[in-house]
Amino acid sequence: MTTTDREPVTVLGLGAMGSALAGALIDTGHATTVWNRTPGRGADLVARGAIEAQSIRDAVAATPVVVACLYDHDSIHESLDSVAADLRGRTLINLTTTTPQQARELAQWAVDHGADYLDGAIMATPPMIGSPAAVILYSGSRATFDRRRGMLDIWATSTYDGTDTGMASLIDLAMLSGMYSMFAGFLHGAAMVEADGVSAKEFAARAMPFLAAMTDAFPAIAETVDTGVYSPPEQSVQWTATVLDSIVRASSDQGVDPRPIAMVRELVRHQIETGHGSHDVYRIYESLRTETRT
Ligand code: FVH
Repeated sequence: MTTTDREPVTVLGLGAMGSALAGALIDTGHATTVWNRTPGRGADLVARGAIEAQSIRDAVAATPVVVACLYDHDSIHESLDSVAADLRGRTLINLTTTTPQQARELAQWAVDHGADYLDGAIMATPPMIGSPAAVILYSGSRATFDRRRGMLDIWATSTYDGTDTGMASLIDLAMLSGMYSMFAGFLHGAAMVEADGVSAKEFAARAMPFLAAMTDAFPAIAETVDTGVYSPPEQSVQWTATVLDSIVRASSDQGVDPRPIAMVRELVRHQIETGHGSHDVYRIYESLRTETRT
């Protein structure tokens, strides 16, 4: 593809991420139209060559491909509902974070209005956009993914997770669940040591290699939960409960709120209460995987 045959694209939403996406399109020669609910946020992009649409209707009408990178699911409908009919014959690529069900709802809504729809989940920060270290997960129409692949690869390494439109979002939110739990655990640990004068910076330097090494255990843990074989245990529920009791007590001794680790202890205690104390601690997965706890 040469610079001149690159497809014109509209980007809706000029927050940190929408601006990065639009900037990458401009840099690679796409005629780029931008729109933002609050006018004026596109000034830098206009200086780089973008066209700022004066209305959402003009923005949608401007190009065959419309990329939404807005705040949330509601903001997509708030922006596009009034111009839904104008989406007919166009491709809507949604990179706004939504739940899987919301992504499926949007796909149906777009198709009902005659548009192709592809859902995406960005696993990157704005400065990473345009580098292969950024990853964007896509799901939904395979034909749309294949057809727009050249453009998608400008932003990031693109992966396709199947025709279920909700899948990209599901994987995204599942990974973010792990990330936020880890961040809360890190901050809890930082607060514990800070009470005795260790800075968060010093703690980070100690915690980083340890926590990174711990991720090496993921495949073995995954094997345990995939097979559902929790005995003999590598680390038993009972043994882990003792460690967790110590962490919770030490946290309180430091005057630090123990809630992040107390939540884990609660999951482990439930295993003891239901007769699984001698099983592998990863059996907490069985409680997590259904809302009716086992
Ligand atoms: N930034 C990041 O690191 C993450 C990486 C992973 C994926 N996310 C998701 O990307 C979506 C946009 O994120 P963002 O960083 O660009 O977000 P903001 O800088 O807060 O900009 C939000 C834009 O949304 C517009 N907006 C908000 N509410 C509405 C509405 N009701 N109707 C129309 N537009 C709306 C807002 O416009 P304005 O406030 O300037 O008028 C911004 O353009 C997001 O889903 C992340 O989860 C980014």
